[in-house]
Amino acid sequence: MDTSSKATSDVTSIDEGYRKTEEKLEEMLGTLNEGYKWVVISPRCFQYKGFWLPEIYIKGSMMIDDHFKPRPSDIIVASNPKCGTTWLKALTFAIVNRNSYFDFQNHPLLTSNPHDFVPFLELFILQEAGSIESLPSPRLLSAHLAFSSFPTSMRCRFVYICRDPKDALVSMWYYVNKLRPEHLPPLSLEVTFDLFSKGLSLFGPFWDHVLGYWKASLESPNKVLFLKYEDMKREPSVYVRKLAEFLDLPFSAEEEDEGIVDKIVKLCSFENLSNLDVNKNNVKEKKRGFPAPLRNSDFFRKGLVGDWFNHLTPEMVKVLDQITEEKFRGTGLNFN
Ligand code: PAP
Repeated sequence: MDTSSKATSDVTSIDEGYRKTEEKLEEMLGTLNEGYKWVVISPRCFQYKGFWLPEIYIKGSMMIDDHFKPRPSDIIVASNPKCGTTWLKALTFAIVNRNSYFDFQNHPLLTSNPHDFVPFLELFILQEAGSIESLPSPRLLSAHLAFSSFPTSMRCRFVYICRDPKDALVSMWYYVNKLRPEHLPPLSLEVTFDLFSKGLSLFGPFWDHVLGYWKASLESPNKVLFLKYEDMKREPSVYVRKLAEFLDLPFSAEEEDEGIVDKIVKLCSFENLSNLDVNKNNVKEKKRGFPAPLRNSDFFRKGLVGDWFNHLTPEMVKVLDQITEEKFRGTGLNFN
């Protein structure tokens, strides 16, 4: 058989499959609860499989269900938004590719944003039929989708990062306001807090998202690695080693002697990445499939633990801590 006609027919059948999924989406959207105006990031937000998703991510999630062929070697960097995704993408990329990019003076992370190397699966799958299939293994992908949103047959590894919801909320508030169209007034912290605490956040309820990955990490520790932003800030090298071990790529004695762990920690640190020209880029671009135009600088703000203290009222803190207490009670998880 002529291989070019086989390739064309493969793409045609993928396109056909994608069209069917799109038709299904159109039918289904009318049946879902439409959500609040976080949505300035994305015109419409719906509750899908228990979580609030911009329409484009629902489409991505359905495409994953219908068309994604997971490989056991796939690595998925997963998170609630604003919990350290950019950082974990950088660390994972640096660890996995350390044999190809061992020159830390000329590392690709010095000239590109970490999101360029670890695309969001939900968005990437929408871009070009078949392009995910052509990626070499191990594929480094990412997701904001909840663990339960993935097909149960999904055989791959997840590295999940979570963060104190109070810091995630403050970070999200700044981020949403950066992305808000100019004709709209800024979104107040009060409204953002109110929605967030009711579970109406992007990919929220925040706590259910965290618990889904937490429970999965307890049930399948070889499949899901659960990390906390706060722990990683405190002892980054400990968690870089943990991450490498989880990925079956532990550091050799020789690498330890060469100080590779510290080099990776330094390369991916907030101080280093946020001060690079590429990440100070202030040009708003619609790229990587993101629903709104973004600047690389939008992914970096303060990179601190506990900045909530400078923003939230004692009442807000009480409400959020109480929800966390109640939701996490008996699970072994906390942010103390
Ligand atoms: P995303 O979900 O849109 O990808 P994500 O990277 O998860 O965003 O979160 C951004 C937060 O991580 C920001 O936190 P802040 O608003 O409290 O400052 C950002 O500053 C922080 N961040 C980005 N890169 C790093 C890094 N290398 N180390 C630590 N924190 C980082």
